[in-house]
Amino acid sequence: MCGICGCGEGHSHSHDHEHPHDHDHHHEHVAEHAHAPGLSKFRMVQIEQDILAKNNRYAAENRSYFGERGVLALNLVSSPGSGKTTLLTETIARLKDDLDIAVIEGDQQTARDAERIRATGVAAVQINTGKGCHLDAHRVGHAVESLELKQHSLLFIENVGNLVCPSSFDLGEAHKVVILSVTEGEDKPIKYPDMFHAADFMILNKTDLLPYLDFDTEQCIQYAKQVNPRIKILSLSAKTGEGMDSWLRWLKAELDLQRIDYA
Ligand SMILES: Nc1nc2c(ncn2[C@@H]2O[C@H](COP(=O)(O)OP(=O)(O)O)[C@@H](O)[C@H]2O)c(=O)[nH]1
Ligand SMILES: [Mg+2]
Repeated sequence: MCGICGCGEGHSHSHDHEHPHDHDHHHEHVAEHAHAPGLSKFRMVQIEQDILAKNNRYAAENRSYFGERGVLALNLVSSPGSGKTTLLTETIARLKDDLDIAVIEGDQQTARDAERIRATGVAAVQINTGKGCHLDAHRVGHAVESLELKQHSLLFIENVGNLVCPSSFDLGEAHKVVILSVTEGEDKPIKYPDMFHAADFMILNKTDLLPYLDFDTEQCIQYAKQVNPRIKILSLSAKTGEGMDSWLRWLKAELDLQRIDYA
């Protein structure tokens, strides 16, 4: 987790989207010290807990904002290149006439993915994390402010490509959706169990490539369920569209659940 690896906290973010809230950059301070020689293990654990507790407070704010508006927020996590943006552009093309959709894009650098999303006609905000390898709830909260989400809309948050750190950071989403492509090998769920444990849903993408690979789909599913028995798994090809219908049905069903007003 990031208090240990120093993967994001304390490095300069490129603030393409400066926000008005007070941001005390406490995490920058602690991460700097996380690398100090002789820092006790106890202190390191404390630093981790501080970072996550602070993130969780922002995540709770985001969650209640989404809840008040009946917004379904999904946090898409995966390694780089699994097909997150392709899945999003293909999903948007199929749903944008029926639903209000917005996207937050997380990458270390460039606005390429946000541009790919905007080309579909849907609003997108790019967050560049600089050296950081995950989105955090605070920055997502500010991106959300600028999106002016519609009531009962769908918000996709494409996280930075990384199967490790984003698993620890709640962004206020309803679900983490992990995307694994068949070119990555069937053992990723047991190699990166935190991510597959944190996700409620797994998309096995690029199934069009299966004829050319030794990928063992059954084994992959077994590994994912071993790590997380509750995980729901769908296989699809964002490229050919095979399997996309089930994904679209799941999205619509989840969005309907957001419309229920509990007493
Ligand atoms: N064959 C195949 N390629 C895909 C599929 N989905 C995405 N790709 C390709 O995988 C590469 C990475 O996709 P991208 O959407 O940028 O992945 P991201 O980094 O997770 O957002 C691109 O060259 C895509 O065209 C798929 O279902 N099948
Ligand atoms: Mg992408």
